[in-house]
Amino acid sequence: MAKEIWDALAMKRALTRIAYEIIERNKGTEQLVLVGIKTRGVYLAQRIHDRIHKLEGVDLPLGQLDVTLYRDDRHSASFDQEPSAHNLDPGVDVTNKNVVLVDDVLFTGRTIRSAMDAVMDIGRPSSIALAVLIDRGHRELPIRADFVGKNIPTASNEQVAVHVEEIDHKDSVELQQE
Ligand code: 3GP
Ligand code: 5GP
Ligand code: MG
Repeated sequence: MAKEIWDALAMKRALTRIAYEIIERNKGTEQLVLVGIKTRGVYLAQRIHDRIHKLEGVDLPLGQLDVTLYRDDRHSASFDQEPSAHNLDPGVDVTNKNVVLVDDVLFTGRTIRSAMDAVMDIGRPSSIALAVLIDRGHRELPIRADFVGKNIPTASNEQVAVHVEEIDHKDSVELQQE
């Protein structure tokens, strides 16, 4: 059973609001760097990037991060592999930058913890902030988002399906019961 929480228009509005909030909180775009967390966070970061470009006329550095191998709860399939060279797009300098991590869903916080580790291994940012489309609760670490599209309190047997046009051929957010 799936319940639609957001259609394409609502998702678009939330991303526009987040883009405005990032600029406002940062007092402009100085030293800003956007880093999308694979997979869907990358497309959301790209959209925030494009909105900021439209609003401010600046082309912010945009990186993508694959944190699968940094997670503390990786499963057997990837367990033998050591974390590879940090998978942040080459050429993205994070030292003395205000890095904004972008992900689709914030749940336990473990993905974000690994993303912060990965970023700090590459350089020393002035700050790291977090933007997520959906915060579904159930945190297991002291991590919170600075920019939130929507808080959706979930039961543990529920999943939030985030669809993006680029992969899923539609933009929507649904709450699904397992
Ligand atoms: P996404 O990041 O592209 O959205 O984590 C891999 C994929 O599995 C994610 O893809 C996410 O959509 C989906 N997923 C759904 N529920 C969970 C969950 O509880 N934990 C994790 N790690 N991934 C989930
Ligand atoms: P965390 O590490 O905070 O537990 O989970 C965050 C990551 O897991 C996100 O990158 C997200 O892709 C995925 N995730 C966790 N729960 C959900 C969910 O309900 N729906 C979706 N789409 N992704 C989830
Ligand atoms: Mg994700």
